[in-house]
Amino acid sequence: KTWFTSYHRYSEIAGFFTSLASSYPTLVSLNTSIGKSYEGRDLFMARIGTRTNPNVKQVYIQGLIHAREWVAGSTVQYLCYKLASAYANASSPDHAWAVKTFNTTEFYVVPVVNPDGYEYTWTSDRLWRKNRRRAVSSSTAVGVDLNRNYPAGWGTDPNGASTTPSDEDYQGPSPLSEPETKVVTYNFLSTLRSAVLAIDFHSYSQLILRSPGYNYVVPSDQAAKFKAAGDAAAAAIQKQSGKVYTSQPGTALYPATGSADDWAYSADTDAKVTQDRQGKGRVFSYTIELRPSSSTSSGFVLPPAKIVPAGEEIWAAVKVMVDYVMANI
Ligand code: 0X9
Ligand code: ZN
Repeated sequence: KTWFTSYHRYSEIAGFFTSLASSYPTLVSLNTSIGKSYEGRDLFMARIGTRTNPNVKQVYIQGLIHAREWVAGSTVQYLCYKLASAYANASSPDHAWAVKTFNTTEFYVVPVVNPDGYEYTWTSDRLWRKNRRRAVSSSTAVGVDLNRNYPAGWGTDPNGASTTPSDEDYQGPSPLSEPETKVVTYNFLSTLRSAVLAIDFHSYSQLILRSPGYNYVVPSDQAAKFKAAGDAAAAAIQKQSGKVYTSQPGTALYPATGSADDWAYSADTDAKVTQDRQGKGRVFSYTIELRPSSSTSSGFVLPPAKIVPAGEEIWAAVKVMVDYVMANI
């Protein structure tokens, strides 16, 4: 397996998932287009599960909403590879866990939420973050921060996002103004009726951030469980690799409005797009900021030699998070 020794372009990642689905046809299926990006690239989704239990609970994972956070992409690919190979190989140390887990759980994965921005980081600007749409005609600025564009407290806190199109955290002209956020939210609502856990992968700083990530209140019993699952993930990582990830509320980093994590939690009770999930209970929802820690200089440009170590520690984290959530819903 040389795949995890380097980062890959968007089209190669799409090919990786095509191969995964053909290598593990009874477990992995690929929807090659849940919708298109602004520049016309397909957003695709892998579904990983046995389809044997009608009451299955769903885990949602996404990556590369921020273009420059390449390790978010490699880690999501690594998790999918581990889920499939652990289930298929009786000799895997994770086989028993996988068999048990797939009796009750399936995984829905959108590996590249922002393909246009991601390709731009390969061709033009390694540190590009946003999508590639020029959102307002009165400005020449390109790009909306997709993680400020969801209908979850959008525009409710001047410190939570920017209204200036050239800013890195520009929220866009309106909630879901961007094709990419429209696609992933519509996809979630139409396919993830039984979601219990959602994880959005980012880098960097080594943080397990739980909703809420802007200023609203989660009921205390639920908040305690969200914390416990995050703490368990951090402990599992430290046991696996020795790396310290800090488990904390999303607001502790800084408030961010219109983010994917809070939307998945379904905090925005008045947004039309979330209405049909009201009363279904709250999803355990996290943003995980991957390697490196904030004290190192490489930042978003994590050496490819770290792809597997990062993947391994997050595999350990995801297993305990799934276990905790399934035992506490
Ligand atoms: O600011 C973000 O979107 C995330 N950090 S990053 O450096 N990858 O850009 C953190 C989002 C945390 N979630 C909320 N505060 N809702
Ligand atoms: Zn990010």
